[in-house]
Amino acid sequence: MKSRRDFFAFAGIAGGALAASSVARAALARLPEPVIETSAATRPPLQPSSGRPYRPVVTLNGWTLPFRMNRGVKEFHLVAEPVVREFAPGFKGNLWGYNGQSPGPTIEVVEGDKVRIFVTNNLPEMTSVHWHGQRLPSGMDGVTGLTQPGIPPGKTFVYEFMARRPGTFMYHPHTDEMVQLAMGMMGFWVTHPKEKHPLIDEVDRDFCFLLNAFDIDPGSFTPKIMTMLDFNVWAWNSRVFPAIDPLVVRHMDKVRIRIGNLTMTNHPIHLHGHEFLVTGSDGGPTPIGTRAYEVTQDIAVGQMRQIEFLADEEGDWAFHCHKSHHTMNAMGHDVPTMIGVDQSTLAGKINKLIPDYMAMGERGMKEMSDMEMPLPDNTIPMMTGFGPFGALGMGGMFSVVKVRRGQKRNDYSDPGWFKHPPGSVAYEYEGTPPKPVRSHSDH
Ligand SMILES: [Cu+2]
Repeated sequence: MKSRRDFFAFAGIAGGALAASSVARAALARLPEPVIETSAATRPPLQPSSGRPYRPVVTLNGWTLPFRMNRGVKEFHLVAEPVVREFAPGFKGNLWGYNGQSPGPTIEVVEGDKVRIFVTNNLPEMTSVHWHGQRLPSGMDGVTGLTQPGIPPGKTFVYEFMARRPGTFMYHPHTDEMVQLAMGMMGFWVTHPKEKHPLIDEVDRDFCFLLNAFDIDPGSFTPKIMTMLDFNVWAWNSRVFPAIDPLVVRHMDKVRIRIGNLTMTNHPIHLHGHEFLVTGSDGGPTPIGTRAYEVTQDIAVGQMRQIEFLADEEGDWAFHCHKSHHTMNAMGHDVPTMIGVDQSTLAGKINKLIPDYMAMGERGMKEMSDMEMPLPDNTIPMMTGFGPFGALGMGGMFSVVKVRRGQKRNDYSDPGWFKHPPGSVAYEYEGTPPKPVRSHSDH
């Protein structure tokens, strides 16, 4: 993370845009220095520097935007700009985001805080920021054409409101949103309760991330913005497994995970090994009487959900979208089903025409996760990720919740793979299987 000390110099070169901005001269003098993030690593939680204390969230493969206190107002500076996001090592995307990354930084405040957010637009077209789920004056709602003029390129607008409701929110443009969301403009927002809240429990770990999807052809860098449903990069916070960090927790920690969906379809998010309660949404904390234990929670488009569980089972627990295509990486969709087709002689014949041809899919497609296939530059294998027992055969919207006894409080470092106690791993039966008994042997 670094401060953009050369920001004003840059803005000057870019046509003195700020000098002519809509921000009054006095306000401009108070503009907080924008902070940018240059890496896609998960940053440690940002402890509040002033104001009321809270337990900060951990943004998966993301970070929290520092604020500045100015006469009782928390001030943030968001810069909308083109960014290069690393989806995984070897695979980058030319996206639009905020302060060096897509998604933008998480904004964290406390219920009752007065906030002032400066939004500088360094995109080639106008933008705005809508504060999804917030109670605020209509004119601060960020809908271009309805509640404000768009922020023109090079200009800075100021949003001011009080964070009235505690909960799980997000921000995104309401300007040319088909393009700007497809390009990755979104960020998380968490408002912590100002005091002990009857519906909001204190937790030991509080994670958050956004679900997102892109259509980036293998070998290219820029998302196809016209795609409506046929996406090929299914991501959490614009990372794809195995490049999504694990969610590391200490055994017996109370864990909260907040998830928001800004894709074009729903995602049933599934946790192994534990049951969770859905304790809130972007509508606020859910009433206790409506809470039921689940292991999968569907999150529809434009929805947010927060789930909570006691991490009382040690192990490496898969955590993923249950739509199987969403645990795959970049691929074309026009692959024929070849299960049961003997391709042994076919490959030889086709090889005479196409030297690199590779027969695949005859016994299912799992074998592809073990194959070293030639890939175009800037993409990742369709199925990747290796565990202690070999290829995982999953990518995309997948991670691992690692529950460990030895983990220290507030330590998020990766403990490595789980060491299963002897005799607790599925094992091979070595006898001779008996002949099947047919229930209708006379038919
Ligand atoms: Cu999904």
